[in-house]
Order: sequence, then C-alpha cells, then structure tokens
Amino acid sequence: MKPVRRIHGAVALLALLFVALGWGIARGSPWGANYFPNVPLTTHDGKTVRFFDDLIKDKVVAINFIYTRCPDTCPLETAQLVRVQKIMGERLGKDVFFYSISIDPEHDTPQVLSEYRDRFNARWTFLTGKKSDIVLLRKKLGLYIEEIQDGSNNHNVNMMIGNQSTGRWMKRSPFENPYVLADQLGNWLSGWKAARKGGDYADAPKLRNIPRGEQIFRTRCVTCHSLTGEEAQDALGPDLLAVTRRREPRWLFDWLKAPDQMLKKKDPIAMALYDKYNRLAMPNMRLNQEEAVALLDYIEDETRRLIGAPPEDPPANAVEAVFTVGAGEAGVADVVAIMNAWVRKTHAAAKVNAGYMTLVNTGSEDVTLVRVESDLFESIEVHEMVRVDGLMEMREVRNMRIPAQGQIRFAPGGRHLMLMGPKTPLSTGERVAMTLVFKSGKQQTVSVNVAAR
Ligand code: HEC
Ligand SMILES: [Cu+2]
Repeated sequence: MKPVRRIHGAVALLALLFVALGWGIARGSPWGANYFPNVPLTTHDGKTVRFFDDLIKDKVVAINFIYTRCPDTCPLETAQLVRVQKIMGERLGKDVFFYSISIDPEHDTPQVLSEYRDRFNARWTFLTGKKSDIVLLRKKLGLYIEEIQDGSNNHNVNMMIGNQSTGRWMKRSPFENPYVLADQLGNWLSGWKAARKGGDYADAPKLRNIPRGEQIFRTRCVTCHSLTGEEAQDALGPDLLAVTRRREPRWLFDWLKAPDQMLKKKDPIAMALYDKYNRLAMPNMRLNQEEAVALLDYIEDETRRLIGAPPEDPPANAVEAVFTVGAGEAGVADVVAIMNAWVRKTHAAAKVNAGYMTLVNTGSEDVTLVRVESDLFESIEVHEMVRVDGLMEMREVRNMRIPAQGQIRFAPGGRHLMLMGPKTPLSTGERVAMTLVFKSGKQQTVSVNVAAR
C-alpha cells in the first residue's frame, strides 16, 4: 500500500508543479527581466557587458557553456555551431546572437578565448567572468547538471536557445542537425516577425549564405558529379553522397589535390574507379588545402542532411592487450587487460583531445599506472572529474591505482587520458601507439583506434 500512496503523492506534486509553471509562463514571469541576473561578463575582445541588458534583452539567442581546455565534447560542439553559423549567414549577429560562456574563467582569459575562437573560425561572442556569476547563470539557465553519472556523455554540455521578448526558451543539443537548429533560431523563435512584415519576400532576411564548399561544388564539380545518392545513367563521375564515409579522409585529400598523380601511382581505388567510369580521368583542378577542406565539409554536411549522422561505432568488447605488470611479490601472476581503447577524432583546430579505455586487473595485487606516453602528442595526463563548488572539473591523477580484481574505466564525461598538443590531425580508422608505464617499471604499448564518437 505504502509505495502506491507515495506515487500518488508524487503525481499530485508534479501536477502542482505543472500548474505553477504554466501559470508562470503565461504571466511571462519566470523568464522575465528579473529572472536573469544582470551580471557583468568580459568578451573575447576585452569589453565588459551585462548579461541581461547587453546580451539577451529583446534578442533571439543561443547560449552554451564551454571551456577551452575541454578535451572531448566542447570542440565538437563548437565545430557544430560553426556549421549553424554558416547556415545562418548574415543573420548571425543581426537577428540572432550566439554566446559561448567559459566555465573555466581562471584559465580562459579574453586572449585565450579569442585564440580559440579564431582557430575555429567562430564569429560569435565568447565570454568569461567571475566564477560565481557564471555558476549563477548556469543555474538560472537550467544547464547546471546536479548529478553527473560516471560514463555518461552529459558532461555539462547543453545549449539553451531563447527569445527573451517572447519568453520562449528551450534546451537544445548542439549535436542535432544544424539545419534544424538554424531553422528554429531563424523562424520559430522570432515568431515569424519577418514574414509578417507586409509579406514582401525581397525584404525577408536571407537565411542562407551559400557556404564556400557548396559554391566550389556548384561551379566546378556538378558537371560530372551529383550529390543526391542517385547517380544518373549518363553521369560522368560517381555520385558523391557519403563519399566522406566510403573513403579515408587522407585518400580524399590526396585525390582532390591531384587525382592524376593517384592514377599514375596506380592507387588501387583510383584504378578501379577509372575503369568503372569509362576511362575518363578526373581532371586535376589544382585545388588547395582550404578548398579541399571546404568541399569535403560541404559533402559531409549534405550527407548528414540527407541520410543523417554516421552510425556509432559498435561498442565492442575488444581486448587490446593482455600482459603482466609484475607489481606483486612471490610470483603471484597479475594479469592486466586493456579493453575498448579509443581516441576521439577531433576537429583539426583542437589543441586537446581525449582517449579512453578500460583497465582490468585480474590479479590479487593492486597495480599502479604512473604515466602514459605517445609520440603523437606533446604530453599526456591522466585526468579524473571531480566536483568543485557543484561544478565538474578535471584534475590530474599522478598514480592511478587499479585495484586487485577490479577495473578502472575511462569514458566520455568522466576519467580520461588528456592528450595535449596533437602533432598531426587524426582521422577515423587511424591508430595511435600509446605506452602505459606502470610503477613496477613495466611498459606496455597498445595501438589505439581513432573513432568519431
Ligand atoms: C570532368 C569531370 C569531372 C569533374 C569536373 C570532377 N570530377 Fe571528380 N571524378 C570524375 C571521375 C570520372 C571520377 C572517377 C575516377 C576517375 O575516373 O578518375 C571522379 C572521382 C571523384 C571522387 C572519388 C569518388 C569515389 O567514389 O571515391 C571524388 C571524391 C571526386 N571525384 C570529387 C570531385 C570534386 C569535389 C570535384 C569538383 C572540385 C570533381 N570531382 C570534379 C570526374 C570529374
Ligand atoms: Cu582533462
């Protein structure tokens, strides 16, 4: 009987809450002028602004919280917002405003933010401020995650989009389709303001600025290639939808820059394509790196738009290495296994990356991991997430103990190998050699997969 009563109580409480919320929204009060703190923040170019008065009052905005030392989700999020920026074109900064606020203000000075912004070609405003003010903002915006579950990917990344004057606010995942986000920001939130203005389409703000990659594609590739997933019978070259998934990035770059060289070198894929397409060789169009990047970016965008995001790599129970560490005495055979190791494929501009794995100790003695090394990074640190003032922060761990008969799991949002200063960009399918050094002196090298998760 008791549990049932408790559920009834909960339902009643929820109902009350909904009524209260509904009433609040109808009155516009919870998100009104008094709701948001008018705290001062500093922009990436050093200007002081007030959160309510200068950033959100009477505006349509997207706000997210980032930190530049964030190894995993933030660079992906920033790159995704750059896609939305591309679609929004001139409306960004005019009708719609993006703000990325740092949750690591001690490190993220205006200069650091400005550099980060440049690296990603972001055109919106990055902000820093007093830590306590930022915590307050996060709470008010509902982005403050009380409980972070180990291994979950919700590492305080979330975005809020809203229209301060209509009082409509929504939580959004920055990972959703950029076209959907741009559309929501541009139309739904502004309440069709533009469309109502006399119905003159010429006056409607231009939503879409044709991205550079699309421009090049339209002028230089469409004569021979479609990008629809359906290849015409008389097409001169292959349909390019999802070509970014069929081929390795490195192969695509080489191909775009000098297809004739690839044929000359008798690259097997190039030879097969050449035979298949009536021995018509794709011309060398002397594309430079920037053009090649723009083109592949556009092709991937189109692919996402038409067939969606790439499928997640299956969560394999792959064992990468099994070895003894020799930590113990008296010949007790300790056996350690490394499982499911992977490094995240990152945006080319990212200065930090993250690696994950599970270390299983089947022995009867604890084993201690002292450090991890790799030639492909300037340095590697073992990090764990700790709660400081209610916020999750990362902290270096010098000696990571793997308990006897136990395991230590590194996973997005939690413990991670912080890979600093990547020396070359890594693409999916490549492998990274990493050496784990244990307290006993044992060194074990593993080859870790790069995955786009
Ligand atoms: C004159 C026709 C022509 C033009 C213009 C052309 N291509 Fe090609 N492309 C081909 C042909 C033909 C192939 C098949 C390989 C071969 O025969 O050389 C090909 C192959 C490719 C491939 C490999 C496809 C696969 O399935 O792996 C890519 C990628 C590609 N082209 C991209 C481009 C891009 C991007 C442009 C514009 C900058 C472009 N091509 C312009 C004819 C063309
Ligand atoms: Cu870290």
